[in-house]
Amino acid sequence: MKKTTNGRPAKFVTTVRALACVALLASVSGFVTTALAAVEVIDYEDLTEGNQGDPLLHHGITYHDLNGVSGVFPDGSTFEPAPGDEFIVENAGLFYADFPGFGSAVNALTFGISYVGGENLTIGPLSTVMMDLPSPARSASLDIGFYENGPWGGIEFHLDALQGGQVVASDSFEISNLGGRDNPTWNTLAVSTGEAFDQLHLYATFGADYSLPRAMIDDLTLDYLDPSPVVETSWGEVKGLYRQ
Ligand SMILES: [Ca+2]
Ligand SMILES: [Ca+2]
Repeated sequence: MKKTTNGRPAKFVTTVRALACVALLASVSGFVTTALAAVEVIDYEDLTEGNQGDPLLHHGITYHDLNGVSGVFPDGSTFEPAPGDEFIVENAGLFYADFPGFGSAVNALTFGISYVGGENLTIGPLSTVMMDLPSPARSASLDIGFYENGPWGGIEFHLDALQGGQVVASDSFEISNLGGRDNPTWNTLAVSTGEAFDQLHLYATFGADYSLPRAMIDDLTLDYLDPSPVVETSWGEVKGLYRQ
């Protein structure tokens, strides 16, 4: 089920922005180490539209192993690993205009090799991506924009939370399969556990195999167990700082 944005992202974004203001007041130049909020919403608005490479280090999270698998589409055709795919920040302004409940305008994180400059967009291919967290978390969620129906119907999106490589919580949903022409839409994936986890795995399957729908994510929300200072942040050369 889709979640409304009533109360959730706005409150947490305010918290994160308040921390950023404290950081700015604490120093006038260079880097500063900012304590993680217990809950952090990563909205990608601090990045500039464009290719971000692979891996991507952003707000302490390392996104890696993107689209490194083979698999199948619902029509039976297959795909191979795509080692050239990168993480891409996409100004998806038109998508937010059509779906105001999705994430936070104007940037989302998508995948592949291309983007469209300005408020128009392309939703890139995603089969699998790992996200290593900077410290243990107890819950996580993200909004995911994608195409449904058409050639994508029946593919399932999954979000697994892992601790020590073992899945401790998971969420999933199946893409609408009404045939006809495909259309954009969005949904939310959320995992929560009483145990800590230190890694997220976002991926797509069709039957027992990986699949390759189109996807972009926004407002990755993490509830960290430990608010110890682990995230270096700065103002100015943000893109360069966050890249590995
Ligand atoms: Ca764009
Ligand atoms: Ca955003």
